[in-house]
Amino acid sequence: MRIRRGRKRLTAAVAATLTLALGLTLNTQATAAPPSAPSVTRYEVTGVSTADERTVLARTGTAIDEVRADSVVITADQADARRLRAQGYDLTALSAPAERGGVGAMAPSDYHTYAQTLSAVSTARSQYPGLVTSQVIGRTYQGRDIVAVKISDNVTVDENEPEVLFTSNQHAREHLTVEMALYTLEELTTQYGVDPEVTSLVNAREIWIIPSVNPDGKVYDQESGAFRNWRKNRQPNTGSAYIGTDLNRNWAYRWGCCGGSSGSPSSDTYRGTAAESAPETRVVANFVRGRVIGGEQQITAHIDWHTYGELVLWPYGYTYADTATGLTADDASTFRTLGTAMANTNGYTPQQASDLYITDGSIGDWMWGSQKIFSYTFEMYPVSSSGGGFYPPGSVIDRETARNREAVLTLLAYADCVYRIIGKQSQYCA
Ligand code: 0X9
Ligand code: CA
Ligand code: CA
Ligand code: ZN
Repeated sequence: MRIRRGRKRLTAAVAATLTLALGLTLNTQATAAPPSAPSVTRYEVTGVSTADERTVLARTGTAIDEVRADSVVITADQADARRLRAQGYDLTALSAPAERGGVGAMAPSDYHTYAQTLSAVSTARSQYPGLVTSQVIGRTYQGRDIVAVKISDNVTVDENEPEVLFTSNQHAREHLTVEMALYTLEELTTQYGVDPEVTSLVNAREIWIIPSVNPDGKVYDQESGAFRNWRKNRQPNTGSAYIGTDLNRNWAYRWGCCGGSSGSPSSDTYRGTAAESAPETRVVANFVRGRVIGGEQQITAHIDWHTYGELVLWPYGYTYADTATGLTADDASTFRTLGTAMANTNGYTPQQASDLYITDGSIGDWMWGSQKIFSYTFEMYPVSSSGGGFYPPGSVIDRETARNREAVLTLLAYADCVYRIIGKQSQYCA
């Protein structure tokens, strides 16, 4: 039996009932439409061409969905749009967002629900007990399990092998990233003993996959019957009617330092009340800190999957500088060389994260700045909103996950000594 392609195409109502029947959703509000949900529109903002101009726009608390040559695409409610226009921005509404029924749009049932994601993990465990295990590493704000899957030979033993981490779905609406996690799980198991490259990498590495860092957000976005364009987690904010923290602005390295996040709970890039104030960020950070054994971080390399834009990004995101505290010229050159090598396999654009716009408190800066893990952020398909934005049709899943096969294997291959990609293994990994 396949792990992934057996997914059921359920109606949202049936999916919600199934979720309830499985006892995984304790909060019925998670599946009820909020009475006060503001309706959002996708806008093109013209005259925004440089990283600096994008950072200035992002600093207003707007999440930038897409970067074009001389403009960006954002999603905003009426109040945001009014505010931005008052500040002099030129907004043009874009027609028929895919998530509201545009031709070829994703249906909520095209993608694994969170319950189906956990089922796929269970299936893999029972089919490949020697290769796959999983553990609950903590719980979300609403009490859902955050699960880490481990893949290796002798999987129940903590061997002395370089460890590699893949995280998905920090942002609720980026459902394709959960499919990427399940694709990786399927490929590394079904091809073990079949494909020699997969076999030797599974033997020589310990691979961790967290298929959803933000299950509450995923359920909220997917399981009401229509997509909600939700980005953040579902944690309430004291003194505000607005819900949620942007998990990718909540990490504990230079948190809130540099105008790359918002202090306002209404913003889509709200950074939270403190670093790791979101339970989901804290759970994943604690898991990663737990991989320090004998004073040595076992995880050497990491990909955090996002959509969309077809980009391979590396630290730092908080500064435009190529080198900075804790990031030497050799580190920067290693990041760039491996990032470019991976981008050559999938056709994405490789660049330093801040080339897009400044962020602070993002996962990659923490993974490198605090843990010295070579951390990449991949923005998956599509390259632009015409491919469906955050909600591409389910028919692209197989192609767009398999597209990253070689990039994943390349990261795994270099995880024993990432500096090897610039020929400096004797200096750094002796
Ligand atoms: O803004 C983000 O968190 C990521 N993009 S997304 O559209 N998936 O939300 C990109 C983060 C990369 N880091 C920087 N641009 N500094
Ligand atoms: Ca092993
Ligand atoms: Ca180990
Ligand atoms: Zn994202």
